[in-house]
Amino acid sequence: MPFDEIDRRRFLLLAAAPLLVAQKAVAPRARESMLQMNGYAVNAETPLALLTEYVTPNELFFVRSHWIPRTPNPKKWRLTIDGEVDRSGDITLSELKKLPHAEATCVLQCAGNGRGLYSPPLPGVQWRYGAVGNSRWTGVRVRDVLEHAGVKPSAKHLHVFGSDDPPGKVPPFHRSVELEKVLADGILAFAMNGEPLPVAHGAPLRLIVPGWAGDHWMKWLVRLSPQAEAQKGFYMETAYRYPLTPGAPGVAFKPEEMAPVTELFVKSNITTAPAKARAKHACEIRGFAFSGAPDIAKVEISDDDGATWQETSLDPRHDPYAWRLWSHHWTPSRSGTVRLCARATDSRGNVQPREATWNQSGYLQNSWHFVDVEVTA
Ligand SMILES: Nc1nc2c(c(=O)[nH]1)N[C@H]1C(S)=C(S)[C@@H](COP(=O)(O)O)O[C@H]1N2
Ligand SMILES: [Mo]
Repeated sequence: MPFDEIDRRRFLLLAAAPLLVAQKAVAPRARESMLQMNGYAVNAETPLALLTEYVTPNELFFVRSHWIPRTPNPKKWRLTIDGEVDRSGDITLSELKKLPHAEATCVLQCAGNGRGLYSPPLPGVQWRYGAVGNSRWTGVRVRDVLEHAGVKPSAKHLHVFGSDDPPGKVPPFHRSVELEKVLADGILAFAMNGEPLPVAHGAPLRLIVPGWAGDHWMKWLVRLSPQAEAQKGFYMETAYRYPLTPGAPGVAFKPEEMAPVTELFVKSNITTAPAKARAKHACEIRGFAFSGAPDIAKVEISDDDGATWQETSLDPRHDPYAWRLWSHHWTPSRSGTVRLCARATDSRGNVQPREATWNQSGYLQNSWHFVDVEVTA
């Protein structure tokens, strides 16, 4: 059996487990609709047309794993805390759960979502639109856990380690996050949308970094270590960096000319539009919008390539760094192929650009999203 096939089977078993518990008739069908990107390890994006709910169901949530999860045995699992702390040691899941619970409903988007839309093309997972979702994460505050351990003032970066282990000489997915950000907003989550955190999404514990790209959201956490310096290694010094001044394709950058990818760029997608419509008859267009800023100020759509814009209605449901669903009654004024596009503006005034900035790793693609509607007279 080829290696990929073994991995795929193992994943299907793992992915099926929480579904069996939940016994939702819709769940197996939802999982079948996921668009698998490759066999090793497991990368699957959600079809855009299914991302219509405020809270993305667990079964539909995209999966991005660099390596096969080596799922910790929940009975033996411990979170080790060491580094620049007064009291290093291990904490069990039940001890952790005794701390005050914290909850955040927010967007998780892979930094590479939309990479497959860049031209010229880039190596890496060819994500289109669906490496994003909005979930309710429950756990404990990073701040509370670290206060327990007594973080020294010298600590500036939280080194985070998961239990996944790459083969051979492949570099491990070891990362660090600026301590200031995780002390302000970070959550160690053990539940997702009211269910135990699924294995594919990092059980028993993962890091939530609201507003920041998915590479910071370490899954299968086993160790936290506050340190003075950022973590070294391939996934800090080479991958997940964005050029300070993006250049033309083919231009190589030195590490100091790049900064880590952190906040998400403002972005909106159209999830629902009719393939066919009638001129002078209203139809409904829907979508979502999010940003690295805590809120979305407005979403507009255009049917004349951005010459004029119509403001959409924002759904009242909202949490900091969550997405906003939006809808609009659009009345086509003429027949023919009409190209619709959407653009979002966030609470800091950032406006989604017509063209995302091409960058060497294909991160944070946020171009206007165009959808064609055939309008008959
Ligand atoms: N331990 C570990 N954590 C990880 C990863 C990984 O490969 N290993 N992938 C990261 C990346 S790049 C993303 S986009 C998110 C994806 O989370 P999801 O699979 O729950 O959607 O997890 C992050 N956390
Ligand atoms: Mo990612």
